[in-house]
Amino acid sequence: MAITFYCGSGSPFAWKVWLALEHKKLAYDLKVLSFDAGDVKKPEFLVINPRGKVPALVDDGVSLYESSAILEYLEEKYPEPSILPGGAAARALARRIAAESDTYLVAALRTLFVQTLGKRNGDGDPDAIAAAKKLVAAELAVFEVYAEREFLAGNAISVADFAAYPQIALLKRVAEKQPANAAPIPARLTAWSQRIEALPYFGRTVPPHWKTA
Ligand SMILES: N[C@@H](CCC(=O)N[C@@H](CS)C(=O)NCC(=O)O)C(=O)O
Repeated sequence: MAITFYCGSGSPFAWKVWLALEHKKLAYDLKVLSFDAGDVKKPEFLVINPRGKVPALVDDGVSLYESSAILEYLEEKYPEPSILPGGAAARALARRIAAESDTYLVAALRTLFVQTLGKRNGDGDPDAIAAAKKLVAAELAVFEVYAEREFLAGNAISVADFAAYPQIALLKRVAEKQPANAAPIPARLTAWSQRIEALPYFGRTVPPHWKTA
């Protein structure tokens, strides 16, 4: 039975799962839920994720949510091609960087995204944006060290890249939509993001509404 994958356009956590599904060449039925229409809070979706958030995934009658748990499930059930390196230490490194992305990178970016992408008229609070840019710069400096490697956790793509890339892509979107409010992305992270964007399946995972607006 095919996998049903529930995402929301522009959700970085959903994008993380989407990249993993594509990397593993899995067949899936894509359901793009609308945040504006309240799809994630509708009773039929709350049966799948009572928290009313994407991503969620149903595979063979198994309902899952929380992006990191979904990636672990996919890796266990469909091990090849892998999204974790071999060996305990290397696997821990990949999981650690993914967790750092989900916690520290996400937290550092939150205010900047709310004040920019969250303000469709570009009327974010300049002081909040200036403070947010400092937080972002400090966190990006940490990830810039990881980007010395070809991929964040080594020479193969992993959960670390799938977790961090959508966050950096949203930051690139700030630069595109509101250049004056963007936090600069350091050189190695920029080059790493371009390696992700060069993946053969990357285009299929780009948030649908980004293709038109
Ligand atoms: N920890 C969750 C975060 C999921 C999450 O925050 N999803 C957001 C979109 S990025 C969502 O669905 N928000 C809708 C809402 O809260 O109403 C994960 O990793 O899957």
